[in-house]
Amino acid sequence: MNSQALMDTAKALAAGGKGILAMDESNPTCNSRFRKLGIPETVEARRAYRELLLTTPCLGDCISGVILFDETIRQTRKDGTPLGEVVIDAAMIPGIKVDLGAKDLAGYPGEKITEGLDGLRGRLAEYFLLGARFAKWRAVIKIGESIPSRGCIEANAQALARYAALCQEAGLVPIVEPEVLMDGDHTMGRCGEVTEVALRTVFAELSAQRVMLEGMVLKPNMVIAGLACSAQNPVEEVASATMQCLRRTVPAAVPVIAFLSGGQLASDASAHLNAMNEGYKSQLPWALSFSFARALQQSALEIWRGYDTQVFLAQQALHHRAACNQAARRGAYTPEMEMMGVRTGKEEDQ
Ligand code: 5MM
Repeated sequence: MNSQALMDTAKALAAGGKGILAMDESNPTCNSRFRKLGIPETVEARRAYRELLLTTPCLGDCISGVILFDETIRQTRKDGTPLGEVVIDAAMIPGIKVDLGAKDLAGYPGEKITEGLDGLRGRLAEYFLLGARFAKWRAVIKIGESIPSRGCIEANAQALARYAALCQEAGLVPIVEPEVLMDGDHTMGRCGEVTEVALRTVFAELSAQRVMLEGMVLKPNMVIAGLACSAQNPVEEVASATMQCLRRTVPAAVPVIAFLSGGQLASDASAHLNAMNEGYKSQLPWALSFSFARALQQSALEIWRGYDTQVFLAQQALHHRAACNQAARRGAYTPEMEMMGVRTGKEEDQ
């Protein structure tokens, strides 16, 4: 294991106030998003959409790394350039989703276990040769009347830790993503309790599997009320609850926490990230960044809708969201940026 290379990659993913673009939707997820907008659910449409995202002018000014899906890392731009190379040419780091999805957990009705450990060592070696330098595995934890169970949290934490150890052995930085879902009517307090237990369990398992914390990225949910909860909390309360939870559970050796957006409105995700950086950055051991999928892509997808004539506007929308979140990393995001477009602030970045 080349520890220095892993630490360098993890640091590079957080450098320049940039964040990670998650565009690793599996085919069923990507197709269902296309279906809602009347976009053909084809290999070519998925390729064209991923090309649109990756060729967005100046995306590398705000985005450090890109999480690809297996199909995408094997595809090419229209001119034949492999999409992994397009990522590198744009000064971004290619990453790859390596889990095989969340499946029903036997014996635990309503709960999921993420699969994909069998044969993972071989797949990681191939992804490294294809240019990937980091990977992602997502565990899904649902809040309900009597869930999550201890059994579900432990099984997922152990799988995350075994995946992370295999990644580091293969020279890939693992993004460890234990997602407590926003589905449901639970309160922010309940989300905080569950997230705290999940993160404690994940870090205990990471330690048991000898994962080097300096060479990983944590991708957690924010601590926030369920989408169907009638009491939604103000931005500052979400920031404060999320910080309390992470400070209690995440070791200082972890270099970067890159949040998922989880179904929040794009502007809410930016506002929450901004409030955390504005209020707490100077007191924290880790960088607070983003690894959003929907909160970066959704506006671009809605503008594109499969039309070549819309590519330029869709790319502008993606760049705008990336720049808003880059500003949020500095605590410099304001709601007015949603109306006016934003400067990248590159000249002020560290
Ligand atoms: C939680 O999902 C991840 C972050 O996305 P959001 O910012 O939209 O919450 C995302 O990377 C996710 O893991 C991928 O979209 C893959 O999802 P599927 O369900 O297709 O494996």
